[in-house]
Amino acid sequence: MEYNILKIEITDGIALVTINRPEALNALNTRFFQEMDDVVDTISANPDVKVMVITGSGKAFVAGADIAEMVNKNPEEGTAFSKTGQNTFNSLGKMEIPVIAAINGFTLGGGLELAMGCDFRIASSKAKFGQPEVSLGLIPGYAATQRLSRLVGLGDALFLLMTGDMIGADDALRIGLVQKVVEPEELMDEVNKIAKTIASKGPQAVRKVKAVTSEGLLSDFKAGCELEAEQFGSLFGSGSEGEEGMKAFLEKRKPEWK
Ligand code: CO8
Repeated sequence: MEYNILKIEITDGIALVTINRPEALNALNTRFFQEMDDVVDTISANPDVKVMVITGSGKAFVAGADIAEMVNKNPEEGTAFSKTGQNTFNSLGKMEIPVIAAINGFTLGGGLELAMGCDFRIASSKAKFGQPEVSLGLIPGYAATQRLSRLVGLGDALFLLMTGDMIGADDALRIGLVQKVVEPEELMDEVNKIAKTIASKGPQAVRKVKAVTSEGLLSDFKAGCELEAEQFGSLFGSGSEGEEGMKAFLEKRKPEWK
């Protein structure tokens, strides 16, 4: 597929996906979702890619769903547009590899929902976050009502969802919405460093951490522990990744992952 909005660069096993529609602050339209679905399929099929990073060009990560595209929708079309976005953002969680949001600026509405669909978030100190849907007489449609409270707790989630207020990067860090804040000019270097660290670890182990942790959130504690034990065991045995990692430690050498 030819991309008009997304730009993909793959370097040393790290796929950088840049949302490149700065004239509309990277607002999410139908074309974006088509391209993002294609990126998820393409990157998932590329065994060389170990980590995916999503960022925005210009002064926004993403300033929300495209209001100009949404304004004339009827209820059925609104629901369909919501489900399209939910499916795309859910598919980031279903990717086996980690997906990091490198948050460079405004991250509002559907933009924050995209960031929350990533596995974790690193932000520029200039970034601003919010769920301003109520200001438009709307509620979020790409799962913020579900993800935000799971990430930051009910009180902070309802505060953001009910006031529509924007918060800065330090407040986002304080409530656990982002994991790290750095100076704007350091953002991509820092995210690259983190991505490289992850890419240097046991690839199967990293994928299983993502799968078991995510699955655990959707199941009860006991079922989650069962799954963990099963997947823990799957990393043992002759020729396994765990065997190589543990032997390398004992032999004081770097592991050689397959
Ligand atoms: N949609 C469409 N265009 C946008 C959007 C958007 N979300 N945000 C900004 N733009 C456009 C502006 O209209 C403007 O275009 P133009 O130059 O043609 O007038 C251009 O981007 C630059 O924006 P501004 O001039 O407004 O830039 P400022 O720096 O003055 O302000 C703000 C930046 C504060 C980010 C401001 O642009 C703003 O408030 N944007 C809207 C933020 C918002 O309300 N986002 C939530 C949208 S709703 C949503 O995301 C719901 C998701 C769930 C959908 C479910 C499907 C049904």
